[in-house]
Amino acid sequence: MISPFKSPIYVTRPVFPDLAAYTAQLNEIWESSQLTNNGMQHKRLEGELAEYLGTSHLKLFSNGTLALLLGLKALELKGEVITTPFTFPATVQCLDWNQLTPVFCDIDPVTLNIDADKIESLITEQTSAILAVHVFGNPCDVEKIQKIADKHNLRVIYDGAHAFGTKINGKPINQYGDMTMYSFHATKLFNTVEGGALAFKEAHLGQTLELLKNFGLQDAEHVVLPGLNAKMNELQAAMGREVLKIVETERAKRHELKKTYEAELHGIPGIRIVTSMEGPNSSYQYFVIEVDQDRYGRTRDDLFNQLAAYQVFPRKYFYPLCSDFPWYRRLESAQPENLPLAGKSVHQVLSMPFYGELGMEAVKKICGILRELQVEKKELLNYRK
Ligand code: T4K
Repeated sequence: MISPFKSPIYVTRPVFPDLAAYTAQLNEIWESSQLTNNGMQHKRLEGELAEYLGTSHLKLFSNGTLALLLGLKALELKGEVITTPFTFPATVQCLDWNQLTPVFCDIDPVTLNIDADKIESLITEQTSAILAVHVFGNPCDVEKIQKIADKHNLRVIYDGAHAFGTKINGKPINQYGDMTMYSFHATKLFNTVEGGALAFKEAHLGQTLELLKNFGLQDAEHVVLPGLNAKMNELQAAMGREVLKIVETERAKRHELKKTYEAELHGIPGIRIVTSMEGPNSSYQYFVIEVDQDRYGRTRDDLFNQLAAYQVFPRKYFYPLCSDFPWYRRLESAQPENLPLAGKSVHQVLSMPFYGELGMEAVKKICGILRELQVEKKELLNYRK
């Protein structure tokens, strides 16, 4: 048996900048006396990120969830929004906080993104938007989604929490749809500890978003909107500015790890690699596999439990399906028979450890463990007894 790792191997580890470089930024903050409310670090990061992500309109937020929540609010959506059940709870919870009803659409079994071919049949008089997620950083079928939206006069919002730097044939992902949300949580390729951003198409929305994230304050004496506090502070922004300097190095490391995973997993029956993008088009956010019980000989949950004995702790992103949350049970679109493919994938996916510092040898060992844990056909009969 392969020996367990000496210390736990988690799904990810945050990207840390050089401490001395961050401290230098902190010194500037200390000297400025400005800790939050659109200080110098914030202004600089907003500009630097707009350039890096290839957008003319970008606003920073204290996290990705509030960015999405307020983005939906700024678009003044009403009624129903077609979305995916296969996502992190934040996506659909943002609809709840906007009094919008999710209409769940099944997913594409290869990319695990919303199945664009199934969207149109879910459109009703009440539909105001499509909220799609670039799951694991792989792009949705953006062209098809836009065609449907144009035909039915719907807004398109992308949850791009995993899609930092994702491109489609070299074109930044935020060029599609009305808005794209990014998450800068500690677990993301690019982090500001907690943080997020919205890239948006219509310039005038910038003013509304600025108000929404700062209590609706137009100036010290005029409150013009029911806003929130969703501002990124100076310490977060400074962290982001330093992480941005090393993000390409991290991507390059992950590119090598991805290649190693692919080579080492090749030929293990019942293991499908979900991550598919390469090179400059990829966000390298996650490395995800699907476990087919019939061919691998174990369920995803069994594999997950077995890996713990080796000190390997992947995550079941995303489990459970959002459509299974108790408060959606009454919805027609949330019924399992309407979401057969999402219902299948949710029991098969496993996000494997994936971060630059992990190193090639650890990836090889994890793949060796996956190979070791596969139950051969001849053993399968005993295993199932
Ligand atoms: N939409 C989508 C599609 C999303 O995936 C997310 C967030 C959002 C929207 C919302 O964006 P934010 O509001 O978060 O900006 C994590 C993250 O908290 C969450 O941001 C992320 N998606 C989700 C997929 O993963 P958990 O509960 O799985 O994280 P946690 O704390 O268990 O961390 C995972 C592993 O990472 C740990 O086992 C160890 C390691 N870790 C984590 C942290 C926080 C560290 O080594 N250091 C750390 O500081 O949710």
